[in-house]
Amino acid sequence: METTKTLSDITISKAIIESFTAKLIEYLKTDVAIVGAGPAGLTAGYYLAKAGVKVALFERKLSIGGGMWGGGIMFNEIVVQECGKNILEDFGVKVTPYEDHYYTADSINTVSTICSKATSAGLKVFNLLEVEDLMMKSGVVKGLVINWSAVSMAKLHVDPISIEADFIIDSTGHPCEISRLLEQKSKVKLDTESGNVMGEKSMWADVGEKSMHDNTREIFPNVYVAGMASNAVFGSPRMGPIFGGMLISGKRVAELIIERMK
Ligand code: 48F
Repeated sequence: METTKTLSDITISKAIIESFTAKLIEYLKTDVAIVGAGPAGLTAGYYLAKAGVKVALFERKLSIGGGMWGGGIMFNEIVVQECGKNILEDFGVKVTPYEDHYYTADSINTVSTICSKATSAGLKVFNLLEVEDLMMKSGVVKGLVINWSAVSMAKLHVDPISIEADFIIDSTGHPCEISRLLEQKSKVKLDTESGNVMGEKSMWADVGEKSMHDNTREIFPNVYVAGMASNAVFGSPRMGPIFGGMLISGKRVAELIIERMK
């Protein structure tokens, strides 16, 4: 029988504190900071990390995966079209043909595979941390302001810390929180038709999915929108439990930023 050393409770605690602190300090300055770990943010993180970009992702919740776990109405299957299928296969997710141009995938297998591939590629995920503000200097976005989600949940008055980033991705889903922060706190003009967040329109899967590619772009210098946040910012419809657009959008925003960094 293997002889085991006596475990030290204090060494276990110290190991966690030191390794997490080292990770956070390393990412106080990053090339790209992603806000929101839904399918769009995770896909963006995967393609950026795979290209060698230093990228951190901040997620308010304990779990990452956003709205993908629950499929549609808690039936844990998602639907993708051809373009989404290709990205899922790139990740190694098992995709099942349904009818012409429609495919299904188990949402648990999909989220866990994307998470695994993205973090193994080098994406650093900081969960339980929420982005409550942006770091703005003379009208230029310089990074994020983060705090533990537990602080806002408990309504505590505790000051946050800052993260410096060259590029920011708002992949916060329907509430498009980063874009709204920009509009409401900094009163800047966004690169939309109205100059503001135009607001998501009611469900129309076909138009919602098709508009997401073009809506995935820079809305203010160095700030990009991806996933449902991009349709909310540009006033396009929601699309429900079809996820191809989220994956395409995550990949596209990564490509746009990689191109900018050249
Ligand atoms: O909502 P979410 O999954 O966004 P997405 O990647 O995908 C949308 C789909 O899930 C679905 C849909 C499909 O047709 O419409 O809704 O665009 O993930 C967004 C994540 O961002 C987190 C939030 O907890 C969620 O996990 N989030 C939102 N605001 C913040 C945040 C914030 N201020 N700080 C940190 N995380």
